[in-house]
Amino acid sequence: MASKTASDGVYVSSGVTGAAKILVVGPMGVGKTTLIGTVSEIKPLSTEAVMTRAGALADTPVSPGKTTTTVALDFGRITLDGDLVLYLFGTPGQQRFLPAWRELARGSLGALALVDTRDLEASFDSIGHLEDLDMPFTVAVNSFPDSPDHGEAELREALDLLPRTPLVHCDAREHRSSVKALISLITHLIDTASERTR
Ligand SMILES: Nc1nc2c(ncn2[C@@H]2O[C@H](COP(=O)(O)OP(=O)(O)OP(=O)(O)O)[C@@H](O)[C@H]2O)c(=O)[nH]1
Ligand SMILES: [Mg+2]
Repeated sequence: MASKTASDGVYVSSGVTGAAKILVVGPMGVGKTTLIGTVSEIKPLSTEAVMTRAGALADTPVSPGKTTTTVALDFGRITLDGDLVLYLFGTPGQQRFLPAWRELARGSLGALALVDTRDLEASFDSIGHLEDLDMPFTVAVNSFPDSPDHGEAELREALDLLPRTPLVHCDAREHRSSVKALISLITHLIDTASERTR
């Protein structure tokens, strides 16, 4: 019987030589669950719950079409280049769950920080927490139809990014674009690791 491969979507491929835990962070409704669902080669684990009126009192308002929110975590897996497996952990976006994602951050090598340019301020907390944890990250701007078009310099200034922090654009609903954002992060992690060992 043929053995299962990563593309079968169940087992990690036998060619895999490395693994990394990666966080996907960002404010409510920015597209974290969507991105993990788009790229995952296994059926993603998601913990969606219907948003309630009680929650709406505490949480940042999001688009009226959004009816559910992540209440614990998202989990997915993707193998890059046949030899590096990424375990993706999506954090809940609500402000009140920020302490919980500090726990999820344990053992993570880096993070993809999703940003919605319609509300840049909403990303300050998650980016600030990554900086506090000294965790390398790539910023991925997830574009929505009514997103304002800011230039890169303007975005970097607004988000107060270090020059070495990569800034990419993605559409969390598209596989190719989301994988490109993850590859940018991995390249950054390799660069950061080699700088730190120098
Ligand atoms: N237009 C557009 N819509 C998107 C994109 N990414 C996500 N969406 C939609 O935006 C909504 C919110 O996406 P989610 O993936 O649930 O967002 P989240 O960051 O997981 O939200 P929380 O779990 O509540 O923090 C969904 O209805 C998606 O279909 C995108 O790149 N473009
Ligand atoms: Mg979610």
